Amino acid sequence: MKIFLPVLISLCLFLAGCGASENSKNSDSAKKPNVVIIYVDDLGYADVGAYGVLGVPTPNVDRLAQNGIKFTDGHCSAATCTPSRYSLLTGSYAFRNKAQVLAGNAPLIIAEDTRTLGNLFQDAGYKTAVVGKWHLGLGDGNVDWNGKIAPGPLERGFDYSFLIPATGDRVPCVYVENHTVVGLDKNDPITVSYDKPINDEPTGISHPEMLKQLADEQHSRTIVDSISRIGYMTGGKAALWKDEEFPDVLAAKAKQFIAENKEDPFFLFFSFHDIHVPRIPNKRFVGKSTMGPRGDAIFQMDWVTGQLMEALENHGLAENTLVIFSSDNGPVLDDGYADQAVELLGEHKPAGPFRGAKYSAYEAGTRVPTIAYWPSTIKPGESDALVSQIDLFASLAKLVGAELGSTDAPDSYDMLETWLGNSKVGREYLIEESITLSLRYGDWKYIRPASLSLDWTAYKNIESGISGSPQLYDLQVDRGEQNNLAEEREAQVTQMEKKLEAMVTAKGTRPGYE
Ligand code: NG6
Ligand code: CA
Repeated sequence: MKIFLPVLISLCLFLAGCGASENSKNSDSAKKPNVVIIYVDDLGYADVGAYGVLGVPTPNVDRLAQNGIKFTDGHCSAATCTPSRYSLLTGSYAFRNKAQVLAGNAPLIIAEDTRTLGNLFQDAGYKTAVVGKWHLGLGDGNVDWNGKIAPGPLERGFDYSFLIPATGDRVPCVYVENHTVVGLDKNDPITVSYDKPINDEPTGISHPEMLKQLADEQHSRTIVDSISRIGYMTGGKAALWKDEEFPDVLAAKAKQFIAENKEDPFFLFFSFHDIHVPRIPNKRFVGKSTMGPRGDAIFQMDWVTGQLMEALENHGLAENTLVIFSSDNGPVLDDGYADQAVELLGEHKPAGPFRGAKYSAYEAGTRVPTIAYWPSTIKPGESDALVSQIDLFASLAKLVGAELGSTDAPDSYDMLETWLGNSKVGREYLIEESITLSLRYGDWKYIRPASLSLDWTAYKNIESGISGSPQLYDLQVDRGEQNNLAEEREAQVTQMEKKLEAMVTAKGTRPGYE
């Protein structure tokens, strides 16, 4: 007995241990919340009702804001799409990867050894999907639209993808599902070029009479669905998308993913085309706003948001799903198409009280509607904490109990308690990326001087915030960035420039990052 007792005890402990780990695994996975990121394109700070929009109802988004946390100082990481998306998915400032707005045939810019939000969730036992706009590149530099399109989301942590490959205004105008173009007729192969016309097919310049909306020179290349685009493409006629169908096609794919994974924890990155140009809302939504296509696109976006929420509710998943609603950059009115966004704006101010727009170094470039909604866990409220999408990586890692590797998410802070509304503590420092870099330090905002020759936004009627001299604003008393204090607070300018430079040259800024 003396000999057997230790063996018996060990055996008991072993069996008990097995049982415990089995049980905790089951109960953990039963409790794991789903996570849905609803990412709108070019939605300005005040472009939804909860943040002040005029001229269009947005009841579905407002419901999220009223029953969740509405952030008033929430940021995407950059004033354009590709860099913001890069940061959202990798927890890294995009300047570390020189990420810029990409052409439609650009290679994937997320390196193979970079861990993405998709990887993070997969490792935590989630099913993962991205539905909608991608704009992070596909392939390795010579993408074959007629064959296997890889690497892409499936090679970077997503189990399923259904994509608008770049933007609505760029070729190729086809959906890519997992590795292939949807509905492609192999006898009508796709060719894409960003340098020169492929043949003499009509363009917006040669055949303006074919267009539903006139466009600027840049957007006047190949015509697809009576809209001229950036870039040239031929072939793939059977696969070409119809802009008006985006809301239904994308909502259906997202709903299908939710339905198929209702038993498992899942992560869905739902990435809108709305309200980017070309704004061609479905006929059902035309005239739903007083602001023409841009306002109607907001209405359409709100409707799709409602569809996603309804799907979660119908499957009994809404209570245990964390929904983050936000945008990839600030608002723009005229972004290349004559859709009367300027003429029909009325009294609405897309950026609310903030200065600037999409592309701008001023606050409106990156300060966007930001809502966290999770009925079982988040108490409704408002938070003025400085938060950034760049922190979702480390914060969601915390949520699902995942460890960050030493080279993961170099700039992402665990701010979960703030995102859930349990804390009002925001970031101390945050870099805002645009043509230049800005640094937030609490309510202070420093904009680094840049060469004026870089400022290509003037013709868009946008205040870029670009200046050859430093700018310093105190947002606490001057949220509209009107009163530049740089000259009278020289020492502070020097200090903030030094801090910014240190953050830029560091490999990462996350506490503990190596
Ligand atoms: C710009 C396009 C603009 C838009 C933007 C990307 C021109 C003149 N303008 O280059 O229309 O497509 O890229 O927008 O070509 S974003 O939201 O994806 O960053
Ligand atoms: Ca955008």
